[in-house]
Parts: sequence; C-alpha cells; structure tokens
Amino acid sequence: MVLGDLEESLRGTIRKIANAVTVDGKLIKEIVRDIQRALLQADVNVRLVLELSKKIEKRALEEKPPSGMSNREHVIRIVHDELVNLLGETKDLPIKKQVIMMVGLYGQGKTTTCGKLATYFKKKGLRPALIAGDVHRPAAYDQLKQIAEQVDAAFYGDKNEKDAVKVVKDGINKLKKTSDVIIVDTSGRHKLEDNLIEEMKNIFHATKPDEKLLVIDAAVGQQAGSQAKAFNDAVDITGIILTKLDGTAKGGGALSAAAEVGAPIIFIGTGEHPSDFEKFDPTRFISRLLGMGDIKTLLEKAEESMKGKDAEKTAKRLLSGKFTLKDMYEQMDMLSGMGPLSKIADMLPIGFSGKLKKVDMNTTQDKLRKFRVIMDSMTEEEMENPNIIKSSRVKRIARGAGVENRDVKELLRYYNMTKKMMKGLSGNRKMRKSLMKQLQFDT
Ligand SMILES: Nc1nc2c(ncn2[C@@H]2O[C@H](COP(=O)(O)OP(=O)(O)O)[C@@H](O)[C@H]2O)c(=O)[nH]1
Ligand SMILES: [Mg+2]
Repeated sequence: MVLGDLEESLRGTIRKIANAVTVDGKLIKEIVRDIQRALLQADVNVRLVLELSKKIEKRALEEKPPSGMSNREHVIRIVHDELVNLLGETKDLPIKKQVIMMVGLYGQGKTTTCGKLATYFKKKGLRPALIAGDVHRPAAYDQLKQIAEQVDAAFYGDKNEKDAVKVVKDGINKLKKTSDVIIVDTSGRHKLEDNLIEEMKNIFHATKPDEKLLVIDAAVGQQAGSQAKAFNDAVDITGIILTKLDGTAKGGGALSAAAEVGAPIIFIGTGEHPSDFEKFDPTRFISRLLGMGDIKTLLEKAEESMKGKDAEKTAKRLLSGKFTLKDMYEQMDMLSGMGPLSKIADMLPIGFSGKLKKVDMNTTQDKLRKFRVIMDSMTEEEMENPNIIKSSRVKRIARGAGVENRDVKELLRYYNMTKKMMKGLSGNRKMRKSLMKQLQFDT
C-alpha cells in the first residue's frame, strides 16, 4: 500500500465530512486542521501545507456547491482538487522509438527501474533494450544483465570497458536496428559530485538521449526537491521517477517537493518487482488515496442515516409533547407526507389513528402551503408560544399573510389538535416505547 498512514488519515477526514450532520465553518476548520496534520506527518513542506489548507478553507467556506451536488460532496471535491494541484503536472512518455537515459544518486533504484521501464514499453508493443552504462561497479553489469533476462529485453554491456561514453555509444549502435526503446543505465555516487556530473554530461552529449529521467528514492522526503533541482541544472532532466513509495511514510514530501521543481513526475515505483510500477497520475493517485471510489456510497449512506436522524428527532419531539409552531413549520413536509406523523398514525390503535388521520386527511398540500405563509407572518414569540395569539394578533397575522382571519384560526386549531394528540401519546409510556421501537429508534 502506498503511503499507508497518509491514506488512513485522509480517509478518516473524508469520512468525517461524509458523516457530518451539517457542513459548517466549524467542521471546515476541523477538517483543514486534520489535513494539515496528515500532510505534515507525511513530510509535505510546511509552506505548501499552509498554502493548501488556506485554499481549501477559503473555497469550502465561500464557494457554493454546483447544482445537484451536496455540501458534503462539494467540500470533498475541493479537498480532492487541491491535493491534486499539490502534486503538480505529469506527462506521458511518448510511445515511440527513443533513447532514455537514467540518472540519479547511488541506490535510488535506477537499475531496477530500467527493468520496469522495459516492461512498460514491452506492454505497449515496443522492443526494449538495456545498456549497462554503470561501468564503475562490476556488480552493476550483472544486475542489469539479469534484469534484462527477467523482463525479456535486449542487453548490451562490456565488463572490461571503463569508458562509460564508449559503452553507451557502442550499445546504441549495436541495438538501434533491433530495438525501439533503448534505456541507458548509468552509475550513481553517494553525493552529486563533479566527476559524476562530468560523466553524465559526456554521455548526454555523445548520445543525445530523448529523455533524461531522474530516479529518486521517495524516502529522501523533501530532499527530493533539491536533488531534482541539482540534476536538472546539470543535465536538464525531462522527468522524474519516484521509487520505493511502498516503503516510506515520507512519500508526501518527495512527491510534492519533486512536483515543485518543474520537471514532471512520470512514474512511481511501488516495489522491487518489474511490475511494481505505475504511471503517475495525480488525479488517480489522490482519488485512490482518499478512497474516492467509496465516497459515493459513503455519501449515500450518510444521507440515509441523516434522514433517519431527522425523523428520529422529529418523532422524539412530537412524542415529548413539547411541540411548538416552529417545530410544526420545520417539519411541515414530514407532517404532510410520509413523515413520522403518518407513520405513527398507521401504528396507532383505531381510535387514536382515526382522529389523527382525520386531521391529516383534511390537510391538503395546498392548505399546508397556506399555513406556511401564515406562519411566516408570525413573530418568533408567537411561533414558540402560540397560545398568546388572540384576536388582535390573528388580525395582524392574517393581514400580513394576505389571508382571512379564519385561515389563521384554522391553523391554530390544526396545531392544537396535533399537539394534543402528541401529548396523549407521550403520556402513555408503554405506547411511546412501542412506537419508538416500531420506528426503530432508541427510546
Ligand atoms: N521496495 C522497493 N524497493 C526498490 C524499488 N526500486 C528499487 N528498489 C530496491 O532498491 C535497491 C537499489 O536499487 P538499484 O536499482 O540497484 O539502485 P541504483 O543504484 O540507483 O541502480 C535494490 O535493492 C532494489 O531492489 C521500489 O520501488 N520499491
Ligand atoms: Mg544501478
């Protein structure tokens, strides 16, 4: 698994958004903090983390979700997009005849990656060949030869030749007729020293490779940035391959630092085997890291449980007998349709249910709409405390809502009846318990 810890914490954050009751400023601040923590732990540069979290916070607070997208989805989308931006651009290696030169410090994974690239091009239908341009370590020749055999690529090397430029030139001449993609392995040093740069430049000038790919071990973390810059200054690299992303918690640092130098990350290595190699695609990479595939289901599930929570809240409030006009207003849709009230009515003993249903039945959609308009003309105090609404208030409200006095009175009657019904229910503990149980809510 690539970047296991980061993956785990980012997915936790996404889950938090998906399961949030409301997406508000508090939640956004909280998830921005979570993301900051996760990225810093994955070694991403502090400045980048701050920039990114500012952007996420600003966008999440200010942007309205496009139509058809929920708030939650929208915030997840913003987090996703900004993480993708952090990883920068990528590019595709052309699928054509070419010479590729591998550069990088010792032990970063150059030789191993030669085999991975050969496998990659083979799958694209091109004939790969490997040249052992690391002439300083005898073992390097054997290692590359073995890899060539393993991945079924052509191979050229000369164990007795110490001139890397000559080996590479001879190799290209020998292989160019029978191979399409010639991959040149080169030697590395522990540090970027003058003689390494010299040799790299000489091979570069003598062979004019189409691509110069820098191989960096992701475990170097943010050092990836300065390595990439140094190699770029020396030989003008055309792409970066980050290796060993399978074994490091610092992958975030290497990925973002490398992305910052302007040379695109093209591939990532995720293991020692020739097939442990992936095209680097920032969008896909982040989607997978966040578990975007699961997010849709996650959101749907959250949506369902949210509805459940609303219904449960309403039912509890209805049954508690504390039922104001405000509650009625908020829950109008439920009251009018398939909400708890009609569900409750269906479960009541005939007598109760008959009365309740009569209220419900007489109340058409139109009437509920009218009720809503009337309630819009009421003060906060009247909504909380409907029994203060006497005739003078009734007149004022009716005038405000553009209805007759009797409409206001009808609303109040409807309200009182519903409330009484609820009180009757809540007074009966046994019934209340059995109702909540039938509605599958905790009592
Ligand atoms: N886990 C893991 N190991 C890798 C990866 N790439 C290379 N290695 C290992 O890293 C070590 C050095 O690799 P090598 O190709 O010889 O590096 P070079 O000195 O740059 O040529 C070897 O043991 C490889 O098996 C990778 O993506 N994941
Ligand atoms: Mg090597």
